[in-house]
Amino acid sequence: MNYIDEALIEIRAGNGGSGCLSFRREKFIPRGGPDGGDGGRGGDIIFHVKDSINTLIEFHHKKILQAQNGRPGAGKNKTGADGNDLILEIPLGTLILDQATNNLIQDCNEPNKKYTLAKGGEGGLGNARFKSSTNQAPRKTTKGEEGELFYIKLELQSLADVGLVGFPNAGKSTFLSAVSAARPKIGDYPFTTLRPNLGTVKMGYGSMVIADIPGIIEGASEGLGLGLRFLKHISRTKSLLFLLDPINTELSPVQQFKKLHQELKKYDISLLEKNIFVAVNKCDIFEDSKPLLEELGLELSKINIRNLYPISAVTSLGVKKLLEKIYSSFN
Ligand SMILES: Nc1nc2c(ncn2[C@@H]2O[C@H](COP(=O)(O)OP(=O)(O)OP(=O)(O)O)[C@@H](O)[C@H]2O)c(=O)[nH]1
Ligand SMILES: [Mg+2]
Repeated sequence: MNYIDEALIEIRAGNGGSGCLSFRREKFIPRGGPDGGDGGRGGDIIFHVKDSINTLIEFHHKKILQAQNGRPGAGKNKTGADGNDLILEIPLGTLILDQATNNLIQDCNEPNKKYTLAKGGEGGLGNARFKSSTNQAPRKTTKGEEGELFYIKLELQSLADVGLVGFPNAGKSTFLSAVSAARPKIGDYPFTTLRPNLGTVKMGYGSMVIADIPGIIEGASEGLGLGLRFLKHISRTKSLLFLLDPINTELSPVQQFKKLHQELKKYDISLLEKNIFVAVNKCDIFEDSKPLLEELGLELSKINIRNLYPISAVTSLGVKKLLEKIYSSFN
């Protein structure tokens, strides 16, 4: 298991160090004044968003993450050292949620940004702080504050512009590797892809990110195949690209589309509010793909879908046009 997109963790910022109780002791000065220093601050827990990471595996075994405590103050007015912050690297698109309520605490959607989630406690005050005209020898000090403690859930929802949806073997990974530098595994057997892959497609001066997720089969919403747990990775995309397989011997392209549509609807109906594009892949095998497309086009138009494209991920036939259409739908 090397792909983890959810983790439950406890984060504890460092406690502040205690203030010190101390009096100056010097020869010939019998009653030196108070000189107890303050405690240091506890370290913070900071999340650092890295787009070079794409899993939460780091958090799979470490359940309690703790920043360093501040050191206590000392005599001679020495302040204790601050505790080190604990910096945790997370992938772009991680949501930080409250474990108990599932409320969103932070959406980590900006590359390289650092988010301080739990603040370290302030250091306590040493007795030197309490000296006054009426109290020259205070014995009062305060303890350091406790660091903040949170029980949180990390959930990775990849940030992509386009999500690829299709039955196993439709050619989703072949498509991603044809249009981007991503190199997902490709195979002529179902469920070659076991984890989401992202690829960036250059479009003139801009770019768009495409997410390839494991294949979906009928009953996925009840957990069949790899289930629908990877759909969260396309829940934030602007568009969905349904990739249909004309050489699937069990289901015609129309049947594939209807079943995929059905499974997505069961998972989250709002997925279907996105811009939907449909491509029939593997058109390189046909001498003439027109009859198939006409039939499919007719069926799709009944459910108001008109964005239908014949493509081949292997020969790149029709791919450029499809990408341009998708890209121009964003603006
Ligand atoms: N002829 C032809 N074969 C293709 C095309 N695209 C993909 N294939 C083949 O279809 C098979 C499946 O391709 P994948 O890219 O692994 O399919 P997938 O949709 O990612 O499959 P899963 O990861 O299992 O869901 C491979 O043998 C590919 O070579 C195409 O445009 N034309
Ligand atoms: Mg694949």
